[in-house]
Amino acid sequence: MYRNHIRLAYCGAALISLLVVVSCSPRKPLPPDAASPFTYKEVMIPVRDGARLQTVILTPRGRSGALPILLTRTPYGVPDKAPATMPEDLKALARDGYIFVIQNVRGRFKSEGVFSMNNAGPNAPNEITDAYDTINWLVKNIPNNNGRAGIYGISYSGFTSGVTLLNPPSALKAVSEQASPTDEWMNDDFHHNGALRESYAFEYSVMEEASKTKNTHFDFDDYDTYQWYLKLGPLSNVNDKYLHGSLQSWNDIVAHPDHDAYWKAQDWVHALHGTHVPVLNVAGYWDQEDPWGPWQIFRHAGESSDHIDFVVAGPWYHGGWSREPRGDKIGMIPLGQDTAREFREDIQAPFFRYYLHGDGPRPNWVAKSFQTGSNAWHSYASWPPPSAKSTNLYLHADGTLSFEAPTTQAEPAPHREYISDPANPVPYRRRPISPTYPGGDWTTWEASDQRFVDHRPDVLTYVSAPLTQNVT
Ligand code: PG9
Repeated sequence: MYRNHIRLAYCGAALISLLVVVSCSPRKPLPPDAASPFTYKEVMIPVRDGARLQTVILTPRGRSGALPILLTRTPYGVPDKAPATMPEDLKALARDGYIFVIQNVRGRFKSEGVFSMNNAGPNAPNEITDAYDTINWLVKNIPNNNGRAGIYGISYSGFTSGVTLLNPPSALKAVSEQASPTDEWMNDDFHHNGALRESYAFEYSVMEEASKTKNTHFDFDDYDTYQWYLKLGPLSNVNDKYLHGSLQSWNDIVAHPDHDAYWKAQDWVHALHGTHVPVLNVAGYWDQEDPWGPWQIFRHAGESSDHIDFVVAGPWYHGGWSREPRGDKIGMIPLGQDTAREFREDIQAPFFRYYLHGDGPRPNWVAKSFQTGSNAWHSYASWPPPSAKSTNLYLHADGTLSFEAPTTQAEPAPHREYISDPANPVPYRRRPISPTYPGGDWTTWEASDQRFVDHRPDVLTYVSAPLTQNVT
Protein backbone atom coordinates (compact mmCIF):
# COMPACT_ATOMS: atom_id res chain seq x y z
CA MET A 1 0.00 0.00 0.00
CA TYR A 2 2.75 2.41 0.94
CA ARG A 3 4.48 1.95 -2.40
CA ASN A 4 1.22 2.58 -4.24
CA HIS A 5 0.79 5.88 -2.42
CA ILE A 6 4.25 7.04 -3.41
CA ARG A 7 3.54 6.07 -6.95
CA LEU A 8 0.29 8.01 -7.12
CA ALA A 9 1.81 11.08 -5.49
CA TYR A 10 4.63 11.08 -7.94
CA CYS A 11 2.22 10.60 -10.77
CA GLY A 12 0.12 13.56 -9.75
CA ALA A 13 3.14 15.80 -9.75
CA ALA A 14 4.64 14.54 -12.96
CA LEU A 15 4.24 15.79 -16.48
CA ILE A 16 2.27 13.34 -18.52
CA SER A 17 4.43 10.85 -20.31
CA LEU A 18 3.87 7.31 -21.42
CA LEU A 19 6.18 6.05 -18.75
CA VAL A 20 4.28 7.82 -16.02
CA VAL A 21 0.91 6.69 -17.31
CA VAL A 22 2.08 3.11 -17.30
CA SER A 23 3.46 3.33 -13.81
CA CYS A 24 0.20 4.90 -12.61
CA SER A 25 -2.05 2.09 -13.70
CA PRO A 26 -3.05 -0.11 -10.77
CA ARG A 27 -0.57 -2.92 -10.48
CA LYS A 28 -2.06 -6.30 -11.46
CA PRO A 29 -1.14 -9.04 -9.02
CA LEU A 30 1.60 -11.10 -10.63
CA PRO A 31 1.13 -14.85 -10.93
CA PRO A 32 3.32 -16.53 -8.30
CA ASP A 33 5.84 -17.86 -10.81
CA ALA A 34 6.07 -14.74 -12.99
CA ALA A 35 9.83 -14.48 -12.68
CA SER A 36 10.37 -18.16 -13.42
CA PRO A 37 11.66 -19.36 -16.77
CA PHE A 38 8.65 -21.75 -16.76
CA THR A 39 4.91 -21.62 -16.35
CA TYR A 40 3.61 -24.12 -13.81
CA LYS A 41 0.62 -26.38 -14.04
CA GLU A 42 -0.43 -29.30 -11.86
CA VAL A 43 -2.72 -31.96 -13.32
CA MET A 44 -4.02 -35.35 -12.26
CA ILE A 45 -3.45 -37.77 -15.14
CA PRO A 46 -5.80 -40.75 -15.29
CA VAL A 47 -4.29 -44.16 -16.03
CA ARG A 48 -5.93 -47.42 -17.06
CA ASP A 49 -7.19 -48.60 -13.66
CA GLY A 50 -8.79 -45.22 -12.93
CA ALA A 51 -6.03 -44.00 -10.58
CA ARG A 52 -4.96 -40.40 -11.17
CA LEU A 53 -1.29 -39.47 -10.95
CA GLN A 54 -0.13 -36.09 -9.65
CA THR A 55 1.83 -34.42 -12.41
CA VAL A 56 3.53 -31.05 -12.83
CA ILE A 57 4.06 -29.49 -16.25
CA LEU A 58 6.78 -26.85 -16.60
CA THR A 59 6.46 -25.09 -19.93
CA PRO A 60 9.29 -22.74 -20.93
CA ARG A 61 8.31 -19.12 -21.38
CA GLY A 62 9.09 -17.16 -24.47
CA ARG A 63 9.38 -20.11 -26.86
CA SER A 64 7.45 -20.36 -30.05
CA GLY A 65 7.00 -23.57 -31.97
CA ALA A 66 6.19 -27.06 -30.87
CA LEU A 67 8.49 -28.60 -28.27
CA PRO A 68 9.24 -32.15 -27.18
CA ILE A 69 8.22 -33.43 -23.76
CA LEU A 70 10.76 -34.69 -21.22
CA LEU A 71 9.14 -36.73 -18.46
CA THR A 72 10.53 -37.75 -15.08
CA ARG A 73 8.60 -40.14 -12.82
CA THR A 74 9.58 -40.06 -9.17
CA PRO A 75 8.55 -41.38 -5.75
CA TYR A 76 10.09 -38.35 -4.00
CA GLY A 77 7.59 -35.57 -4.70
CA VAL A 78 6.97 -33.06 -7.49
CA PRO A 79 7.80 -29.33 -7.20
CA ASP A 80 5.04 -27.21 -5.67
CA LYS A 81 5.92 -24.19 -7.80
CA ALA A 82 8.01 -23.28 -10.78
CA PRO A 83 11.69 -22.76 -10.01
CA ALA A 84 12.60 -19.09 -9.59
CA THR A 85 15.64 -19.47 -11.83
CA MET A 86 16.81 -22.14 -14.23
CA PRO A 87 18.12 -25.10 -12.18
CA GLU A 88 21.74 -25.90 -12.95
CA ASP A 89 20.95 -29.47 -14.03
CA LEU A 90 18.37 -28.28 -16.59
CA LYS A 91 20.37 -25.44 -18.14
CA ALA A 92 21.88 -27.36 -21.04
CA LEU A 93 18.61 -29.08 -21.93
CA ALA A 94 16.59 -25.89 -21.54
CA ARG A 95 18.70 -24.14 -24.18
CA ASP A 96 17.17 -26.53 -26.70
CA GLY A 97 13.68 -26.16 -25.22
CA TYR A 98 11.59 -28.89 -23.60
CA ILE A 99 8.30 -29.13 -21.80
CA PHE A 100 9.49 -30.69 -18.54
CA VAL A 101 6.97 -32.97 -16.85
CA ILE A 102 7.44 -34.43 -13.37
CA GLN A 103 5.08 -37.06 -12.02
CA ASN A 104 4.73 -38.78 -8.66
CA VAL A 105 4.49 -42.54 -9.07
CA ARG A 106 1.31 -44.23 -7.89
CA GLY A 107 0.71 -44.17 -4.18
CA ARG A 108 3.16 -41.36 -3.46
CA PHE A 109 2.09 -37.88 -2.37
CA LYS A 110 -1.15 -36.94 -4.17
CA SER A 111 -0.89 -39.76 -6.71
CA GLU A 112 -3.64 -42.28 -6.21
CA GLY A 113 -3.26 -46.05 -5.99
CA VAL A 114 -0.87 -48.09 -3.88
CA PHE A 115 2.90 -47.64 -3.90
CA SER A 116 4.81 -50.85 -4.46
CA MET A 117 8.61 -50.69 -4.52
CA ASN A 118 10.22 -51.29 -7.93
CA ASN A 119 6.97 -52.52 -9.45
CA ALA A 120 7.59 -53.55 -13.04
CA GLY A 121 5.14 -56.40 -13.23
CA PRO A 122 4.01 -58.98 -13.96
CA ASN A 123 0.50 -57.54 -13.57
CA ALA A 124 -0.91 -54.16 -14.56
CA PRO A 125 -1.03 -51.55 -13.25
CA ASN A 126 2.68 -51.12 -12.68
CA GLU A 127 5.34 -48.56 -13.55
CA ILE A 128 5.43 -49.77 -17.17
CA THR A 129 1.72 -49.25 -17.76
CA ASP A 130 1.60 -46.01 -15.77
CA ALA A 131 4.40 -44.53 -17.88
CA TYR A 132 2.72 -45.77 -21.06
CA ASP A 133 -0.64 -44.19 -20.21
CA THR A 134 0.99 -40.98 -18.99
CA ILE A 135 3.00 -40.46 -22.16
CA ASN A 136 -0.08 -41.04 -24.33
CA TRP A 137 -2.03 -38.54 -22.23
CA LEU A 138 0.75 -35.94 -22.41
CA VAL A 139 1.14 -35.95 -26.18
CA LYS A 140 -2.64 -35.71 -26.59
CA ASN A 141 -3.24 -33.02 -23.99
CA ILE A 142 -0.27 -30.67 -23.69
CA PRO A 143 -0.69 -27.80 -26.13
CA ASN A 144 2.10 -27.16 -28.60
CA ASN A 145 4.09 -30.34 -28.11
CA ASN A 146 5.84 -31.85 -31.12
CA GLY A 147 4.49 -35.37 -30.54
CA ARG A 148 7.86 -36.66 -29.36
CA ALA A 149 8.45 -37.60 -25.75
CA GLY A 150 11.51 -38.64 -23.81
CA ILE A 151 11.79 -40.04 -20.32
CA TYR A 152 14.79 -39.70 -18.06
CA GLY A 153 15.83 -39.75 -14.44
CA ILE A 154 18.22 -40.99 -11.81
CA SER A 155 17.89 -44.08 -9.65
CA TYR A 156 14.21 -44.65 -8.83
CA SER A 157 13.47 -42.27 -11.68
CA GLY A 158 16.06 -44.21 -13.69
CA PHE A 159 14.10 -47.36 -12.96
CA THR A 160 10.81 -45.78 -14.04
CA SER A 161 12.60 -44.65 -17.22
CA GLY A 162 14.35 -47.95 -17.96
CA VAL A 163 11.24 -50.10 -17.62
CA THR A 164 9.50 -48.17 -20.41
CA LEU A 165 11.80 -50.06 -22.81
CA LEU A 166 9.72 -53.18 -22.13
CA ASN A 167 6.60 -51.63 -23.66
CA PRO A 168 7.24 -48.19 -25.11
CA PRO A 169 4.33 -46.13 -26.43
CA SER A 170 4.84 -44.94 -29.99
CA ALA A 171 5.43 -41.31 -28.93
CA LEU A 172 8.39 -42.34 -26.76
CA LYS A 173 11.45 -41.50 -28.85
CA ALA A 174 14.31 -41.41 -26.33
CA VAL A 175 15.06 -42.86 -22.90
CA SER A 176 17.87 -42.07 -20.51
CA GLU A 177 17.93 -44.32 -17.52
CA GLN A 178 20.57 -43.10 -15.13
CA ALA A 179 21.69 -45.45 -12.34
CA SER A 180 18.56 -47.53 -12.55
CA PRO A 181 18.54 -50.51 -10.21
CA THR A 182 17.71 -53.87 -11.78
CA ASP A 183 18.66 -56.47 -9.19
CA GLU A 184 18.29 -55.31 -5.60
CA TRP A 185 19.81 -58.55 -4.30
CA MET A 186 22.82 -58.75 -6.55
CA ASN A 187 24.35 -55.30 -6.38
CA ASP A 188 21.86 -52.47 -6.26
CA ASP A 189 20.73 -50.54 -3.18
CA PHE A 190 19.67 -53.22 -0.70
CA HIS A 191 22.47 -55.78 -1.05
CA HIS A 192 26.03 -56.06 -2.23
CA ASN A 193 26.41 -59.46 -3.88
CA GLY A 194 23.79 -60.86 -1.57
CA ALA A 195 25.06 -59.23 1.63
CA LEU A 196 22.27 -57.17 3.17
CA ARG A 197 23.05 -53.48 3.49
CA GLU A 198 21.13 -53.19 6.69
CA SER A 199 21.33 -49.45 7.19
CA TYR A 200 20.45 -48.52 3.62
CA ALA A 201 17.59 -51.01 3.34
CA PHE A 202 16.09 -49.94 6.66
CA GLU A 203 16.49 -46.20 6.19
CA TYR A 204 15.23 -46.29 2.60
CA SER A 205 12.15 -48.36 3.45
CA VAL A 206 11.31 -45.85 6.17
CA MET A 207 11.88 -42.95 3.82
CA GLU A 208 9.50 -44.28 1.19
CA GLU A 209 6.87 -46.16 3.10
CA ALA A 210 6.46 -44.62 6.55
CA SER A 211 4.26 -41.88 5.09
CA LYS A 212 2.49 -41.48 1.75
CA THR A 213 2.76 -37.71 1.72
CA LYS A 214 6.39 -37.12 2.63
CA ASN A 215 9.89 -38.58 2.60
CA THR A 216 10.50 -39.72 6.17
CA HIS A 217 13.94 -39.70 7.75
CA PHE A 218 14.21 -42.12 10.67
CA ASP A 219 14.78 -40.26 13.90
CA PHE A 220 17.95 -41.86 15.30
CA ASP A 221 18.46 -41.27 18.99
CA ASP A 222 22.20 -41.74 18.62
CA TYR A 223 24.52 -39.30 16.84
CA ASP A 224 26.60 -42.23 15.60
CA THR A 225 24.43 -44.65 13.64
CA TYR A 226 27.19 -47.27 13.95
CA GLN A 227 26.43 -47.27 17.65
CA TRP A 228 22.67 -47.31 17.03
CA TYR A 229 22.81 -50.38 14.78
CA LEU A 230 25.13 -52.12 17.23
CA LYS A 231 22.73 -51.48 20.10
CA LEU A 232 19.81 -52.62 17.94
CA GLY A 233 20.85 -56.25 18.19
CA PRO A 234 19.35 -58.86 15.84
CA LEU A 235 17.64 -57.84 12.63
CA SER A 236 14.28 -58.94 14.01
CA ASN A 237 14.49 -56.05 16.47
CA VAL A 238 13.81 -53.58 13.66
CA ASN A 239 10.23 -54.82 13.53
CA ASP A 240 9.99 -55.81 17.19
CA LYS A 241 11.10 -52.42 18.45
CA TYR A 242 10.37 -49.89 15.72
CA LEU A 243 8.42 -50.78 12.60
CA HIS A 244 6.08 -53.46 13.95
CA GLY A 245 5.65 -55.01 10.52
CA SER A 246 4.26 -51.80 9.02
CA LEU A 247 6.59 -51.46 5.99
CA GLN A 248 6.06 -53.84 3.10
CA SER A 249 9.53 -53.38 1.60
CA TRP A 250 11.33 -54.00 4.86
CA ASN A 251 9.23 -57.10 5.56
CA ASP A 252 10.01 -58.43 2.07
CA ILE A 253 13.74 -57.75 2.40
CA VAL A 254 13.92 -59.62 5.69
CA ALA A 255 11.73 -62.47 4.42
CA HIS A 256 13.97 -63.01 1.37
CA PRO A 257 17.62 -63.26 2.39
CA ASP A 258 18.45 -65.40 -0.65
CA HIS A 259 18.38 -64.77 -4.38
CA ASP A 260 14.96 -66.36 -4.63
CA ALA A 261 11.92 -65.92 -6.85
CA TYR A 262 11.03 -62.66 -5.08
CA TRP A 263 14.19 -60.90 -6.25
CA LYS A 264 14.33 -62.62 -9.62
CA ALA A 265 10.78 -61.49 -10.42
CA GLN A 266 11.78 -57.87 -9.74
CA ASP A 267 14.77 -58.13 -12.05
CA TRP A 268 12.85 -56.84 -15.05
CA VAL A 269 15.90 -56.52 -17.28
CA HIS A 270 15.83 -60.24 -18.12
CA ALA A 271 12.70 -59.56 -20.16
CA LEU A 272 14.54 -56.97 -22.25
CA HIS A 273 16.06 -58.24 -25.48
CA GLY A 274 17.05 -55.26 -27.57
CA THR A 275 15.32 -51.95 -28.05
CA HIS A 276 13.91 -49.88 -30.86
CA VAL A 277 13.86 -46.75 -28.67
CA PRO A 278 17.25 -45.03 -28.35
CA VAL A 279 18.61 -45.31 -24.82
CA LEU A 280 21.38 -43.45 -23.03
CA ASN A 281 22.49 -45.47 -20.00
CA VAL A 282 24.44 -43.58 -17.35
CA ALA A 283 26.65 -45.14 -14.67
CA GLY A 284 28.92 -43.75 -11.96
CA TYR A 285 32.14 -45.59 -11.15
CA TRP A 286 31.67 -44.70 -7.47
CA ASP A 287 27.92 -45.18 -7.34
CA GLN A 288 27.19 -46.10 -3.73
CA GLU A 289 23.64 -47.23 -4.54
CA ASP A 290 23.09 -48.60 -8.03
CA PRO A 291 26.37 -49.55 -9.69
CA TRP A 292 24.88 -52.68 -11.28
CA GLY A 293 21.66 -51.82 -13.11
CA PRO A 294 22.80 -49.45 -15.86
CA TRP A 295 25.35 -51.96 -17.18
CA GLN A 296 22.72 -54.71 -17.29
CA ILE A 297 20.25 -52.49 -19.14
CA PHE A 298 22.95 -51.46 -21.60
CA ARG A 299 23.84 -55.12 -22.21
CA HIS A 300 20.24 -56.29 -22.61
CA ALA A 301 19.12 -53.33 -24.73
CA GLY A 302 22.11 -54.03 -26.95
CA GLU A 303 21.03 -57.58 -27.73
CA SER A 304 19.39 -56.20 -30.82
CA SER A 305 19.73 -52.56 -31.55
CA ASP A 306 20.65 -50.50 -34.53
CA HIS A 307 23.33 -48.39 -32.84
CA ILE A 308 20.82 -46.75 -30.50
CA ASP A 309 22.02 -48.22 -27.19
CA PHE A 310 24.67 -46.04 -25.51
CA VAL A 311 26.49 -46.07 -22.18
CA VAL A 312 28.30 -43.28 -20.37
CA ALA A 313 30.39 -44.02 -17.28
CA GLY A 314 32.01 -41.28 -15.29
CA PRO A 315 33.80 -40.52 -12.02
CA TRP A 316 30.61 -40.00 -10.11
CA TYR A 317 28.77 -40.94 -6.97
CA HIS A 318 25.08 -41.80 -7.33
CA GLY A 319 23.62 -39.05 -9.51
CA GLY A 320 26.76 -36.88 -9.29
CA TRP A 321 26.50 -36.11 -13.03
CA SER A 322 23.32 -34.15 -12.35
CA ARG A 323 23.60 -33.12 -8.70
CA GLU A 324 27.05 -31.57 -8.98
CA PRO A 325 27.18 -28.21 -10.78
CA ARG A 326 30.69 -29.01 -12.02
CA GLY A 327 31.84 -32.49 -11.05
CA ASP A 328 35.48 -31.40 -10.97
CA LYS A 329 36.19 -33.65 -7.99
CA ILE A 330 34.79 -36.64 -6.18
CA GLY A 331 35.28 -36.44 -2.44
CA MET A 332 38.86 -35.24 -2.13
CA ILE A 333 39.97 -36.53 -5.54
CA PRO A 334 40.42 -33.77 -8.15
CA LEU A 335 39.36 -34.67 -11.67
CA GLY A 336 40.92 -31.81 -13.59
CA GLN A 337 37.75 -30.85 -15.41
CA ASP A 338 34.01 -30.33 -15.02
CA THR A 339 32.88 -33.90 -15.71
CA ALA A 340 29.25 -33.37 -14.66
CA ARG A 341 28.76 -30.17 -16.65
CA GLU A 342 30.46 -31.82 -19.63
CA PHE A 343 28.11 -34.77 -19.38
CA ARG A 344 25.06 -32.50 -19.36
CA GLU A 345 26.28 -30.22 -22.15
CA ASP A 346 28.23 -32.55 -24.43
CA ILE A 347 26.48 -35.89 -23.97
CA GLN A 348 22.98 -35.69 -22.50
CA ALA A 349 21.76 -32.54 -24.29
CA PRO A 350 23.01 -33.67 -27.75
CA PHE A 351 21.41 -37.10 -27.22
CA PHE A 352 17.95 -35.65 -26.60
CA ARG A 353 18.53 -32.90 -29.20
CA TYR A 354 19.05 -35.48 -31.90
CA TYR A 355 16.26 -37.88 -30.95
CA LEU A 356 13.61 -35.41 -29.76
CA HIS A 357 14.30 -32.26 -31.78
CA GLY A 358 15.81 -33.96 -34.82
CA ASP A 359 18.76 -31.54 -34.65
CA GLY A 360 22.51 -31.97 -34.51
CA PRO A 361 24.61 -35.05 -35.11
CA ARG A 362 23.67 -38.57 -34.13
CA PRO A 363 26.04 -39.92 -31.43
CA ASN A 364 28.88 -41.65 -33.31
CA TRP A 365 30.05 -43.69 -30.32
CA VAL A 366 28.60 -46.52 -28.26
CA ALA A 367 30.38 -45.91 -24.97
CA LYS A 368 32.02 -42.95 -23.33
CA SER A 369 34.12 -43.45 -20.24
CA PHE A 370 36.02 -40.98 -18.11
CA GLN A 371 39.48 -42.31 -17.28
CA THR A 372 40.40 -41.11 -13.80
CA GLY A 373 44.10 -40.43 -13.29
CA SER A 374 44.81 -39.41 -16.87
CA ASN A 375 41.57 -37.41 -16.43
CA ALA A 376 40.23 -37.67 -19.96
CA TRP A 377 37.06 -38.80 -21.70
CA HIS A 378 37.43 -41.69 -24.13
CA SER A 379 34.91 -42.79 -26.73
CA TYR A 380 34.51 -46.39 -27.85
CA ALA A 381 32.76 -47.97 -30.80
CA SER A 382 31.88 -50.98 -28.66
CA TRP A 383 31.96 -51.98 -25.01
CA PRO A 384 33.89 -53.63 -23.51
CA PRO A 385 36.62 -52.27 -25.79
CA PRO A 386 38.03 -55.10 -27.94
CA SER A 387 41.54 -54.41 -26.60
CA ALA A 388 40.49 -55.00 -22.98
CA LYS A 389 41.33 -58.33 -21.42
CA SER A 390 40.30 -59.51 -18.01
CA THR A 391 43.22 -59.94 -15.66
CA ASN A 392 43.50 -61.51 -12.22
CA LEU A 393 45.04 -59.73 -9.28
CA TYR A 394 46.16 -62.19 -6.59
CA LEU A 395 46.18 -61.82 -2.81
CA HIS A 396 49.31 -63.58 -1.55
CA ALA A 397 49.61 -65.09 1.88
CA ASP A 398 52.59 -62.83 2.67
CA GLY A 399 50.42 -59.74 2.29
CA THR A 400 51.49 -58.82 -1.21
CA LEU A 401 49.26 -58.18 -4.17
CA SER A 402 50.35 -59.09 -7.68
CA PHE A 403 49.35 -60.16 -11.15
CA GLU A 404 51.36 -63.37 -10.60
CA ALA A 405 49.46 -66.39 -9.32
CA PRO A 406 50.82 -67.78 -6.04
CA THR A 407 52.78 -71.01 -6.22
CA THR A 408 52.91 -73.46 -3.34
CA GLN A 409 56.74 -73.36 -3.15
CA ALA A 410 56.89 -69.57 -2.97
CA GLU A 411 54.28 -69.19 -0.23
CA PRO A 412 55.69 -70.06 3.16
CA ALA A 413 52.31 -69.82 4.91
CA PRO A 414 49.29 -71.19 3.09
CA HIS A 415 46.89 -68.50 4.24
CA ARG A 416 46.29 -65.59 6.59
CA GLU A 417 43.59 -65.70 9.18
CA TYR A 418 41.74 -63.42 11.56
CA ILE A 419 38.80 -63.55 13.90
CA SER A 420 35.77 -61.54 12.91
CA ASP A 421 33.63 -60.46 15.83
CA PRO A 422 30.07 -59.45 14.96
CA ALA A 423 30.00 -57.39 18.14
CA ASN A 424 32.85 -55.28 16.78
CA PRO A 425 32.08 -54.82 13.09
CA VAL A 426 34.46 -53.07 10.71
CA PRO A 427 32.99 -49.65 9.89
CA TYR A 428 33.04 -48.70 6.23
CA ARG A 429 32.81 -44.98 6.99
CA ARG A 430 34.68 -43.03 9.59
CA ARG A 431 32.70 -42.75 12.81
CA PRO A 432 30.50 -41.04 13.85
CA ILE A 433 28.46 -42.38 10.93
CA SER A 434 25.69 -40.03 9.81
CA PRO A 435 22.30 -41.32 8.65
CA THR A 436 22.15 -42.25 4.97
CA TYR A 437 19.94 -39.29 4.09
CA PRO A 438 19.88 -36.30 4.10
CA GLY A 439 23.34 -34.76 3.96
CA GLY A 440 26.18 -36.59 5.66
CA ASP A 441 29.07 -38.26 3.91
CA TRP A 442 27.10 -41.20 2.52
CA THR A 443 27.25 -40.00 -1.07
CA THR A 444 31.01 -40.07 -1.52
CA TRP A 445 32.10 -42.83 0.86
CA GLU A 446 33.13 -45.17 -1.94
CA ALA A 447 35.76 -42.68 -3.04
CA SER A 448 36.98 -41.90 0.47
CA ASP A 449 40.17 -42.99 2.18
CA GLN A 450 39.48 -46.07 4.31
CA ARG A 451 42.89 -46.35 5.94
CA PHE A 452 41.24 -45.62 9.28
CA VAL A 453 40.55 -49.38 9.53
CA ASP A 454 44.13 -50.39 8.70
CA HIS A 455 45.84 -52.20 11.61
CA ARG A 456 42.61 -53.59 12.97
CA PRO A 457 43.23 -57.26 13.77
CA ASP A 458 40.28 -58.23 11.56
CA VAL A 459 41.35 -56.26 8.49
CA LEU A 460 43.92 -57.72 6.13
CA THR A 461 45.94 -55.32 3.99
CA TYR A 462 47.70 -56.27 0.75
CA VAL A 463 50.30 -54.08 -0.97
CA SER A 464 51.66 -54.45 -4.50
CA ALA A 465 55.18 -53.68 -5.68
CA PRO A 466 55.48 -50.17 -7.17
CA LEU A 467 53.86 -50.09 -10.59
CA THR A 468 56.31 -49.73 -13.47
CA GLN A 469 53.73 -48.51 -15.96
CA ASN A 470 50.24 -47.06 -16.07
CA VAL A 471 47.47 -49.57 -15.48
CA THR A 472 44.08 -48.87 -17.02
N1 PG9 B 1 18.91 -45.59 -4.81
C1 PG9 B 1 17.54 -45.18 -4.62
C2 PG9 B 1 16.60 -46.32 -4.90
C3 PG9 B 1 16.09 -46.61 -6.16
C4 PG9 B 1 15.22 -47.68 -6.29
C5 PG9 B 1 14.88 -48.49 -5.23
C6 PG9 B 1 15.43 -48.22 -4.00
C7 PG9 B 1 16.30 -47.14 -3.81
C8 PG9 B 1 17.30 -43.85 -5.27
O1 PG9 B 1 18.21 -43.02 -5.21
O2 PG9 B 1 16.24 -43.53 -5.81
